[in-house]
This record gives sequence, structure tokens and C-alpha cells, in this order.
Amino acid sequence: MSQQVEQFFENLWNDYIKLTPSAAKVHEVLGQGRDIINDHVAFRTFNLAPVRLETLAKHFEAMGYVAAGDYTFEAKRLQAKHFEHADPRLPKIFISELLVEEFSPELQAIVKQLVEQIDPAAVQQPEFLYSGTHWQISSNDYERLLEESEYAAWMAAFGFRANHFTVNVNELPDYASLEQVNETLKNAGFRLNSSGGEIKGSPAVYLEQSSTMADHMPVRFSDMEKVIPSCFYEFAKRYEVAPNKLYTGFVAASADKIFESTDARAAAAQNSDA
Ligand code: OOG
Ligand code: NI
Repeated sequence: MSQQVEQFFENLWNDYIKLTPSAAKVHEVLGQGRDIINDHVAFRTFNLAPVRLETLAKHFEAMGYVAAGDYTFEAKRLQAKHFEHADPRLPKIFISELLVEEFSPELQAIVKQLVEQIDPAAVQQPEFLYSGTHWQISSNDYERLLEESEYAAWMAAFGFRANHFTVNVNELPDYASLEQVNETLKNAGFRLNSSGGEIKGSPAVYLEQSSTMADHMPVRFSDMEKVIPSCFYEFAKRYEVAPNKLYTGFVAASADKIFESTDARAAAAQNSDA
């Protein structure tokens, strides 16, 4: 891997851990001082020029990544693609985008006004992928977005950066199952996303996934500061589709639940169920 690509992922990671202090603790608990290999990194965006999924993906294509799967999420009104690299040390990339035109005129107006503030030239730089927000938003507008789309609200508050990194559980020497990883995390005090069960997927779909609930961080809105869910860590175990060939795709039904790892209301509902 080129030094430039290595630096890109290092910068991406450094931005991510600033908003996700628990990520360092995940590495400590699961890695015990050894390196952790990441299965994938996920990004979010809006399907509006100049920040459409396809435009952001160009940065990864320039690094040698190729498109390898398409996904749709009807209820959340999202679509996504994943990208793979021939170098097995590089994480897969999962990029989703909000289908803005499918929401109310109010949501569309708020989101368009945010995206209009982005300098289109900035999007052409790879650093755009960890540049955060390019706008000011009021806490009222954030709450208004939250009513319709938790994803839109997250984007408005955090902008362009890694939404999560994902531990490659197959490469963790001390863990035979995702269940063991989950138990270790819970014993260390992490809260897992239990929407659709703590483990999403199964060997039958060649992929099992779990995730922490996002950390909470203070965000400065134009009128006030608010503590809201930021980013989370995911865990993925892949199964063979053929001898010595692991599944490399994603599973839409599971991904649909992973999205909820930034949803404080989903978390509150889980707590009251318990
Ligand atoms: C992406 C959720 C889906 C996966 O691995 O299936 C996902 C997101 O929350 O932005 O990461
Ligand atoms: Ni993911």
C-alpha cells in the first residue's frame, strides 16, 4: 500500500477517535497491545451534488478500490455501495447516501441549505472524507431533522468523516466467535446495539455483525451546545462461501439495524424493554 494511502487511513482514524474515545478502549480490550485489523470503514452522505456517493467514491477508486455491491434501505430511504481493494490489508469501504427527495419539503430545505455551503473544490480533495461539517446548524433544525431521519440529523451534526470502523473478528487471535467478543465488550462496560438482536446475520448469510452504541459527545450548534450520539465501533465475522474464500459483501437486513447504533431514541427504547 502506498504511503499516501496509509497516511489517508491514519488521518481518518485520528479524526474518528477524537469523536469516539471508546474506540481506543475497544483496541485495548480486544487487541491487548496487538494491532487490530479492520474489516471495513463506513461513510454517510446526502444524494445531492457535489457530495453524492459516486463523487465520494472517486477518492477510493483513485486508491485502487472497485465497486462490489449495491444495497437499498426502503424504510430509512437510503442506498449504499461497498468497495473492495486487492490489497487484503486495506479495509472494505461502505458508503451510504440519504435519498433527500423522498423526505418532506422542510427536511429537503434544511439539508439543501447545508450542502450549498460546501465549496465544491474541497470535495475533490481526499481530505474531504475527514473534514466534518462545512456549515452551522441550529439545535432546532437538528431536532427537526431528527424527527424525520436520525441519519439526516447525524450528518448535519457530524458531516463527512468515518461513521465507524469495524474490527475483523476472523483476524482476532483470541476469539473463536462473535458472541465471545460481545461478552468481553459487555464485561468491559460497553453498551451494544441490540436492535434486531445483539448479533445481526448468521453463518447462513456468511456474515455476523455487532456494534457498540455510539459514544456521546458535545456538539456546538449555532445557538447552544448539546451532547449527542457521535460514532460507534462495529465487529464483523465472515464465513466461507467456498473453501478458503470468505464472503466479502454486506447484508442489507443486518446493515439496516447497524444504522441504529447512532440512534439515542432506539437505545432508550431498548433500555425500557429490558
Ligand atoms: C452504516 C450501517 C451499515 C454495515 O456494516 O452493515 C453497516 C452506517 O451506520 O452508516 O455499516
Ligand atoms: Ni459497518
